Amino acid sequence: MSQLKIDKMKKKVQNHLDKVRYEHTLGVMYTAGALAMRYQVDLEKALVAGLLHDCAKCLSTDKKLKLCEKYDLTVSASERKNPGLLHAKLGAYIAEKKYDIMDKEIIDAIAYHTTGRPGMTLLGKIVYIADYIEPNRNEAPNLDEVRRLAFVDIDKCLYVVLKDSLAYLKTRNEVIDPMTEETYLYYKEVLEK
Ligand code: DGI
Ligand code: FE
Ligand code: FE
Repeated sequence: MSQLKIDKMKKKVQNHLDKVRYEHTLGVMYTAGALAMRYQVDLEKALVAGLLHDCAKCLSTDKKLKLCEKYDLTVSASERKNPGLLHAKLGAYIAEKKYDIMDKEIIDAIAYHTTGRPGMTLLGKIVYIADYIEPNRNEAPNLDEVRRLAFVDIDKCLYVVLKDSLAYLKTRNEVIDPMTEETYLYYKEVLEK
């Protein structure tokens, strides 16, 4: 993919996001790029996945639900209660159909960037972590340490991010998606081995 193509993609993404979300998107794109350099993952794939990860984020709840129906995407019980979660699978669908992304690993990284999943690819981990640590983020606890860890030990970093995210959701009494919980338990075990 040429620079020209990424530039065109950026313009298109920008048209579908508000200013704050677009700034976040660029932060994720370049942070994913930096992590790709560190872990020898295809740089362009990381940039594209970062750029597109939230492409469905700014659709209204109603529109998200309607598009899932139109595109035959399953809406789980937890997604029904928390339609915000749908931007991940809807984003993956839109990346494939509207941005012509053929690479399954990129599509998968977008689809699971919110909950994670057991057995994520290195690209998937990179997008998940970049989403959490990009420079515009400032709310998570221990961000300095998590940012450092991302470039030192990606599985340990992933575990800390999953643990802190889950703890945060629980304090807020949010409905925990089964995939969020499953991912946390999976990487807890990976780390303990
Ligand atoms: O789209 P972003 O805000 O950049 O980040 P994201 O895709 O990780 O979405 C973050 C939001 O998703 C945040 O408000 C927490 C929420 N979230 C993640 N996992 C779960 C969840 N919300 C609920 N209710 N349950 C989950 O399992
Ligand atoms: Fe997101
Ligand atoms: Fe995001």
